[in-house]
Amino acid sequence: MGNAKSSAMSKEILEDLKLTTKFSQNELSQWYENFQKQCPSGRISPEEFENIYTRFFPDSDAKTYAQHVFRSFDTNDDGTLDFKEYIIALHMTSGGRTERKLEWAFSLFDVDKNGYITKSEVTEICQAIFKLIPKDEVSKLPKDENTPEKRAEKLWSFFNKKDNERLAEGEFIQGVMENDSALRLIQYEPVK
Ligand SMILES: [Ca+2]
Ligand SMILES: [Ca+2]
Repeated sequence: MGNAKSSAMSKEILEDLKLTTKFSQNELSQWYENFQKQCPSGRISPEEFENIYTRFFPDSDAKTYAQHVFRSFDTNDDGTLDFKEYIIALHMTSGGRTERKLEWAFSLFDVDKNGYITKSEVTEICQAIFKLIPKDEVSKLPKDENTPEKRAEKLWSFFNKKDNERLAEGEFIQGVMENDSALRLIQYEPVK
C-alpha cells in the first residue's frame, strides 16, 4: 500500500483540482489514495461503475441509470473514468441546488451530448430513474408521475417548450431553479 510512487498525485492534476473544486489538498490526497486502492489501474470501467451503483440500489435495477451517469462523468469520452473525472463528478453532484449540480444534471439529460435537451431525452432519463425506484415505492407515487412517460411530461411542462422544441443549458438550469417540483423530478432520492 505504501508505494509512494503510485499514490502520489501529479502536481498538475492536484493544482487543477484545487482550482476547479472546493476540496482541500488533504481531502484530495486522501481520496486519491482510496481511489488507487479500489482502482489500481487508475481508471473506472463502465462495468465497475455499474457495480458500484448496483450496491447502492439493491432492490432495483440501477444499470441503465449508471450508464447515463457514467456517460455524463466521462467528459473526455474515452470510455473510462480517471481520477480527475471522478473527483469533478463528486464535486458537481454534491450539494442540493447549486449551479454546478444543475450543470451536471443537464449533461445527464443531454444523452447525445449535442448541447440541447429534447423531450425524448427527458423521457429516456425518466425511464432510467424509474428503474431505480423500488416497486413498492412506485405504487405510492402521485398519479401524474407514476410512469416514466408521465414523469417526463410533467417535468417537460416546467420549461414552457413545445414537444418538438429543445432546451438549452441556461433554460434548463433556470427552470429547475424556479421549481421545486422540477428539482425533485430530475433525480431520485431513495427514501431513507
Ligand atoms: Ca474519461
Ligand atoms: Ca441532446
